[in-house]
Amino acid sequence: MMHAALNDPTPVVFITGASAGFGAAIARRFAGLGARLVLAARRYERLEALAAELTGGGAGSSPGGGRAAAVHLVRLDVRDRGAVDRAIAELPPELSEVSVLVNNAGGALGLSPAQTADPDDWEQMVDTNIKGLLHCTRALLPGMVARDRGHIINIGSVAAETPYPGSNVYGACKAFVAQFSLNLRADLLGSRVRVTDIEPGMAETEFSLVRFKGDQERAAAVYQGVKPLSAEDVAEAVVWCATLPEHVNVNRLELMPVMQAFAGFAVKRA
Ligand code: NDP
Ligand code: 8X3
Repeated sequence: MMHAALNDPTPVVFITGASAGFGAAIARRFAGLGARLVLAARRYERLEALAAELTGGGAGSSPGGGRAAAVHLVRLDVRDRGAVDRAIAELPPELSEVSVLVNNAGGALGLSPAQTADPDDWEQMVDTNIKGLLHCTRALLPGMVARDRGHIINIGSVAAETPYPGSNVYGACKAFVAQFSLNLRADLLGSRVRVTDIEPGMAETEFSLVRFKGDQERAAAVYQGVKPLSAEDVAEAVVWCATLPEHVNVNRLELMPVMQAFAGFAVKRA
């Protein structure tokens, strides 16, 4: 029904970080199109609530009106390569041929300048935003290439392209995601596997609550007086890229709220 591009009426969509924010919205959007879903995150009870909603057991309804054709949940920390490999090896047979991988799990920790930032935060950001994405990609890519069909959709950030104070390692992780996405395209030339890097700007999710380690007031202040992107806006962009005709590859898609732009060069004068 949905996926002329992938020649599959019920594609299998594997979404990391599906327990909140963009990941949950992306799951709802694909469910509305009747996809089969593999939803991964550490907070399993959140995945269970989402699955109940998407299969008709809960109160919510999926945008598009449909229901997921199947939902499989994985309690997964993407930083753990062995766990990622096991989760993928143990997918139920009917969900083992993944058509779309959405590498969404990630986030920022802290906003301190490099000279005072917590090295543990740096390590966790590298492990999640870079290494987690690599683990999932490397585990699912061979099957996509063998079937000559698939789409890797990476969630990057405007922080990959635009530096700002306190973005140091987070922005650098997302710059890795941008370049890795392009390099994948180079490796995959000759196959029909697509790769897209989606780069959202300010979006209201749990992102700032996580960045500021549970400080609700500081997180809320980020969005005060602004209409930020919503998780649904980003999900819309993901689904658009995934449902284009199969000869079309969106390499990179940057989106921002209208109320966000660029500050130009900062100059410290004596
Ligand atoms: P949320 O904090 O709302 O969601 C983050 C998701 O990532 C959660 O589902 C969380 O699940 C999951 N996650 C985090 N660490 C791990 C891990 N080690 N293993 C598995 N899952 C993990 O933030 P967003 O939805 O906003 O963020 C999603 C992506 O979008 C991130 O990559 C972020 O960097 C990026 N982004 C966000 C923007 C924004 O302004 N909101 C803008 C641009 C990009 P759990 O904790 O249950 O494991
Ligand atoms: C999240 C957007 O601007 O906070 O990637 O870095 S920003």
